[in-house]
Amino acid sequence: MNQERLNVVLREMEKQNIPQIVVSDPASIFYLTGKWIHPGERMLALYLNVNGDKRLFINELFPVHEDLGVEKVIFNDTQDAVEILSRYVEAGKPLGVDKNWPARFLLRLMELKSNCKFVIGSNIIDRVRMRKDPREIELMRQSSRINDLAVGKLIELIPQKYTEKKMGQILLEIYEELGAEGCSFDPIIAYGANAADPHHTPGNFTVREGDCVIIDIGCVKDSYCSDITRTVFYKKVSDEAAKIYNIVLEANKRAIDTVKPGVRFCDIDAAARNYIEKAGYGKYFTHRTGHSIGIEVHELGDVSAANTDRVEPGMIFSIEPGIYIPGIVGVRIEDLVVVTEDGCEVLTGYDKNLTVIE
Ligand SMILES: [Mn+2]
Repeated sequence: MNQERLNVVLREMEKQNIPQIVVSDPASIFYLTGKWIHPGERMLALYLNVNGDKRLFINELFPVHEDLGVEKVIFNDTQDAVEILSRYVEAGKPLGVDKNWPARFLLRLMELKSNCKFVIGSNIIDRVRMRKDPREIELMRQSSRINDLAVGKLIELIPQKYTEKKMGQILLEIYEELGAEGCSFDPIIAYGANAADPHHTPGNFTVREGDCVIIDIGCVKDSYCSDITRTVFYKKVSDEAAKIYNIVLEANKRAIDTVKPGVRFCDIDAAARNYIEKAGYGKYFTHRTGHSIGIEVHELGDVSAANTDRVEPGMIFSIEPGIYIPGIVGVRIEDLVVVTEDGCEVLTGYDKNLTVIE
């Protein structure tokens, strides 16, 4: 167990008056133990109590041989895993459970521990995970560095006129060569009008003269995720598309300039959104400005109008405004930033000036 992180989690549990939690998210278990366990549909749970009690419940099919600094309770497929877990849960006390814990486990535990008050417990660890420590920040830098190289290689390949789908497949090889573990999400490669769909699935489309090309990709390196979006144009760019590009670019820069400790997430969103609205494209900026990122590509902490939380040093999130004109063009420019003591450091290094590929 990472004692430092565990202590912060236990303090946060006391602060939120949740004396015991069942952690089931493999990413949070990795965060605390340093070990990835992917149990599929089997139960995996790390029980934590502010009184110091802690146990890892794990199916014997996923043996952990090393000492993780936490007592293991092993069960097999013929046993009632939730019943075993329930024996260790303190009766009559609030119990926090993960936001994604399957109902088949949760409902059974609620039945067995009907005198416990069940609450969402994952906010505790998710909040702690928002503030990255120096080691994590360095891993995020490395992941972004690889991603910068990868996006550059893909942009160089645009004149080869591969389909969007093929570009996604080539990206996997690029990541492999660069030493990444894989993609942090399904890559988005979109040509022309396809780029107007922010979550376009790459298909059998090829690039045509005058198309915008959105490349939104991320890798996982040493368990930390990167995420970048660049939009370039093939052969030529219309005046309208160039205008839209520069509006998005300015919105991206204005949002980044806003980032410093104490500023609210919604203020960062507003910096980008107000600029795009004033330019007359407000209704075409259809999504939040960004999301937190770390061990998972989307973590707690939206950069959105609805999030009034204040940013703190160590937090890492994306700034990715976009303008999408259905049937015509889409532009999105995404960087990752880490909040520093007096501003932010941009983790993404790839050039973002208007580029026309020959
Ligand atoms: Mn993103």
